[in-house]
Amino acid sequence: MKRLATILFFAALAGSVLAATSAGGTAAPSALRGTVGPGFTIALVKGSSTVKTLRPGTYRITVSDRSAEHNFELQHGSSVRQLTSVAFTGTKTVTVRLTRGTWRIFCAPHASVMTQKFTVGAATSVAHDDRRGEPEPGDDRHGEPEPGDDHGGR
Ligand SMILES: [Cu+2]
Repeated sequence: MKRLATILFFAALAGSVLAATSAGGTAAPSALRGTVGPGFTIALVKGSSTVKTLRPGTYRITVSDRSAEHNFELQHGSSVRQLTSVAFTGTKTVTVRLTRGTWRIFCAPHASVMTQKFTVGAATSVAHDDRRGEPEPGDDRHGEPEPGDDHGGR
């Protein structure tokens, strides 16, 4: 029976290696949700709260574009990435890498009213970095969601 025990031992070992490998490989990016339209509104949310600060990293943004008059773009400094076009309606998922700094999402034809800024990393604020995506401890004064925070739609 010694041989069987040896086989079992190696089988168990192989199993644990496989488990470790798959666990390491499935670190899924955090999910964010973007919406634009049908009115003059654009938003980037995480769970149920408007995104204001994020940790640097890879995120999967699912954009619901509900209007053929608006689009959804992501900007960091001078680099702009269009996630949905003006004509497009429907849902699209993109993976993005967010690095430290100030970012914004906006609708290109109506950028002055349809925009939302957020900060990745500590940046300039005295902030409590949000550790695991919990609601920010010191960021939000009253903890209420702020639907009309930015210069809202007309
Ligand atoms: Cu628009």
